[in-house]
Amino acid sequence: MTKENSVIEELAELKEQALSKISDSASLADLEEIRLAYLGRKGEVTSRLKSLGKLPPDLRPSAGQELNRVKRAIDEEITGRKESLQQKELNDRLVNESFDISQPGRHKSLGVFHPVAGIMEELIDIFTRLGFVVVEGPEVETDEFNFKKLNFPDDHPARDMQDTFYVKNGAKLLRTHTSPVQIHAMLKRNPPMSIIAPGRVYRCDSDVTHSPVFHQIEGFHIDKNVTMAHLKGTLELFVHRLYGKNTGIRLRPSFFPFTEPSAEVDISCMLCKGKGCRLCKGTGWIEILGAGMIDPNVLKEVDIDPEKWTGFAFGIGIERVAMLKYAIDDIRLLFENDPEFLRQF
Ligand code: FA5
Repeated sequence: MTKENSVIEELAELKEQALSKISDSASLADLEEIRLAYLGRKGEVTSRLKSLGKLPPDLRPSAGQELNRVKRAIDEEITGRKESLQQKELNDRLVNESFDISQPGRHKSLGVFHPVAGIMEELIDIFTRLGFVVVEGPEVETDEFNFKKLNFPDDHPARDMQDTFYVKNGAKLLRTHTSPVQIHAMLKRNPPMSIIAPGRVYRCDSDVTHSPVFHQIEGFHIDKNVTMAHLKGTLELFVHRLYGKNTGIRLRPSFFPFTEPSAEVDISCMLCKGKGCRLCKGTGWIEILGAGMIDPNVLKEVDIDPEKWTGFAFGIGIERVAMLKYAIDDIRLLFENDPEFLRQF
């Protein structure tokens, strides 16, 4: 046998061996191993191609051509086998995978607004539609803004340690109501103005309708010739929008140092439909807000001429509004944040 024939024969054997391994390969991983063993950088065919130069010059052309043919044949065989192994793996997966179309879908549970946040949003929406602008103020206040500029006398009981949380050795306090935002806003703006100020307030107070931390929305409107009738109309409108047109509303004469005249506003208890229950303490009514005409002394404090401008103001207790809307008879439920309770809203 000539040297040439023996090289060709050796290559033919190499090819046969490779093709049989390829057709016996059972997985894509096996196939890749075979590819590397023959065609990889250090594979059999690649090494032979690299060492062609070591053959006698007269053998090189025919051995080179044959090696390239072998390389192509192995490559084509691998491509074909790869396709059939891929198809096989896909078929196996489909056979083993089962899919029950009658199973209910997996759904993500959506979060809900806390009832207090929900009511707050609803009230902000009602008042901004009426032209009120939202303003915020600090929760840590001074006696000056929380009381003095609101016309509280020095000996007013609300300044008492029992009602007010003081901080920094009494130099500051946690605001007991949102009314100080009236002062901040009036100092920054000129009338006419219509403002609402939602926020958290703090008092030493705790029972089924009183919480030490609760929320209010302050609202006030200053313009020429504003009267109590504007106040009543605005409050009626908000109560009817929130609770429906048939909701009873009653204004009781009251006292606040910063309004004159003043009123407390009750609405008919929705839990007992006015019959009397734990929530309304047997009266059939529940107080949701304080209101009145802004006292001229307050306007003078902020350099607004009370001869020229008048205004009304109100402060709504958000938790009370939520309790009525959702018939909740204990304010503490709103702060315990039990997920079972909150999921109902
Ligand atoms: C005030 O806080 C006045 N600043 C409201 C006001 C503003 C009057 C503007 C006039 C003009 P009062 O203390 O009544 O008022 O509180 C207002 C509302 O907050 C009450 O009607 C009630 O709904 C709610 N509220 C009061 N104390 C608590 C408490 N401890 N827990 C939950 N809600 C409360």
